[in-house]
Amino acid sequence: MGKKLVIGSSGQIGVELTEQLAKDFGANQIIAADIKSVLNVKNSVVEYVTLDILDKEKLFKIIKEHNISEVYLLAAMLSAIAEKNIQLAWDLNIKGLFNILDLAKEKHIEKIFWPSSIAVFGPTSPKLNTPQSTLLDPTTVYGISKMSGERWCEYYFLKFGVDVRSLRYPGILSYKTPPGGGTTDYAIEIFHAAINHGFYDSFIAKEVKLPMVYIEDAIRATTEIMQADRNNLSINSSYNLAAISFNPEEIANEIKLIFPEFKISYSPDFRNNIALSWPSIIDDSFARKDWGWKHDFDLKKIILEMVNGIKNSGFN
Ligand code: AKB
Repeated sequence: MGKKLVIGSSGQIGVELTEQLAKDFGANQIIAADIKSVLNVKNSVVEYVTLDILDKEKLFKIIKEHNISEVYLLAAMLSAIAEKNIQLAWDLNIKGLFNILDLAKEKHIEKIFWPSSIAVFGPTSPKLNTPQSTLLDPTTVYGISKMSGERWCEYYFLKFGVDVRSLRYPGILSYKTPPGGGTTDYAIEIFHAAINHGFYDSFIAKEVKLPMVYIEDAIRATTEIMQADRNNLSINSSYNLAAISFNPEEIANEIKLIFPEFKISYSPDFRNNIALSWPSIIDDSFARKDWGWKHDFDLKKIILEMVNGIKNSGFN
């Protein structure tokens, strides 16, 4: 068994996944890679390397030099920012995936984690209890890249036996890193705004409900699916993953219970149209049945974690 490589280790999932893997397997078993300068991760407990996922040669070198057997490919451009960088988003999200899938096909890597998203769904996918298998008609560059990526993951598994595992993450709430250009970012920004300004102007309309998960649950889901017995996995593309769903008005009302003076206004922009094309509540029964997924954090618990986290240690 070789080491684990986390690509995109300075991002929202990467920072906390790297920490968790270091705890679970030992810091010397984890290599963290990101395109960002090493200065951004000067407190990293694990060895850090600079890597552009599109640089196939350097990627291969790192995998060989560090004896990597497992890759977590988290480098991606999220939904909102991808709309402004169409070609780069496609290249990063898809060519980056191919670089890793091909190394696994050539037996240089044994196992891959690659995140998909609720963005694979589109306006005609069912909005409520969105099934695992249903019509996918994503309308964003990000969603199109994730839908295609899922198809390629399954293809590489069926044709070449590549062990690639994937989750369709909902919006992830966390406080250790700044939001990274997604549509669900409003649900993070609102906490910083409530704590620092007592006011938030939401770019998502008040009634638009989206599926969300707390980072600790999302990380646990990731490590659990990677540890699961492959024979129990009936989905070879990407698993629906759900925890809770809420809209801006509902989360604002919960925040008001802690900060009674908090005020919210609504100025929906292009991100609201993206949110409107996504499901409100998704059905993740395959994940629950196949590998025992169970979320722990409900909305009240998430709110306490976010508020305390931002006040005590998070960025402001
Ligand atoms: C985004 O909003 O783009 C992401 C996602 C749901 O994949 N958080």
